[in-house]
Amino acid sequence: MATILVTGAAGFIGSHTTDQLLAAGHKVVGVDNFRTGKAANLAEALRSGAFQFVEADVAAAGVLDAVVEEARPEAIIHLAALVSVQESIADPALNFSLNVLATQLVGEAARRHGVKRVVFASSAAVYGDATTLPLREDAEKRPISPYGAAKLASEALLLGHAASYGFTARCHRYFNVFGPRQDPASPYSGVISIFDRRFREGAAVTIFGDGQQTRDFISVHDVARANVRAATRAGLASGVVNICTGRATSLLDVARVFAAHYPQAGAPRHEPARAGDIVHSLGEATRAAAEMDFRADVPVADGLAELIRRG
Ligand code: UD2
Repeated sequence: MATILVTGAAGFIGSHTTDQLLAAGHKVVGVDNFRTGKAANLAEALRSGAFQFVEADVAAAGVLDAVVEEARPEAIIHLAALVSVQESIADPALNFSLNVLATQLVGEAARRHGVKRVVFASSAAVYGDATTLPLREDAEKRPISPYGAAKLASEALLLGHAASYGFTARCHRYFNVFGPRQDPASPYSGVISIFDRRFREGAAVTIFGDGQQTRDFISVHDVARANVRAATRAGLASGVVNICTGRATSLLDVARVFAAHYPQAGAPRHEPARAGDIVHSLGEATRAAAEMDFRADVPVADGLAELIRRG
């Protein structure tokens, strides 16, 4: 069993990844500064003797190096980030610090302390407004936000470090991740977390546009499983890979599933499409299957049912 360092461990994807690592018998050192992560997400992990938590900012000088020197992890799963595209547009300097500089520090710490593998939270946002679907990893990258640009720059940094210093870098381009613990607080949060909260409150949801827009929604349980696999499997080569389902689901379909369970909620209100919104997004899932034998296996309907059941 290995020791794995998870940055952003108190976040949505980080906490699920931590839980799965612990369930598989690994030791986990989790780092988070609770900027957007929540202590409550770690409730399960903190009951495990194999979990150690460090409250710290991974973008601050010296932090990562000290944590990695002490923990000597076999792998780092780097999920700490500024997660909001909107916030990256409002504060590009903070985006640079959290989404580029911190990645550089991860690469340096991996180099200095002999870490074997680094798994990085990249995003479908690197593709920007590329329109040929499904999106393959070799599609043209045209980021349209500081966030997408930072994720693309971080991929390049890690791949360059990995090739130079002999570790493996796995860059996971997540598509639209959903599931328990996703924060619905901002209007720019993932749409499923917003719908979940609104329906639960018996309130009407807002659909921007006609609702025919589609996304490749992937359950956080599948995403965490991909992270665990990439961090613990020997023999993977460095590279980028889509973490997606390869299936498109429309917003109307998502709203219909919720509406069937919450008949008391008002009918969805329609508002004009958001500026800059893309209509369709869909990933090509075959590389993850070929390289790491990973296939998403939670159907969207099951993932929505899990949210609804939670009560
Ligand atoms: C954005 C981000 C992505 C990630 C994701 C959150 C970009 C390029 N990408 O993608 O990186 O952060 O959000 O999972 O910005 N919608 C409604 N009603 C609502 C909320 C959303 O109709 O109350 C629509 C929204 O206009 C869009 C679709 O739902 O057409 C999906 O929205 P989203 O914000 O969940 O995800 P997305 O793909 O725009």
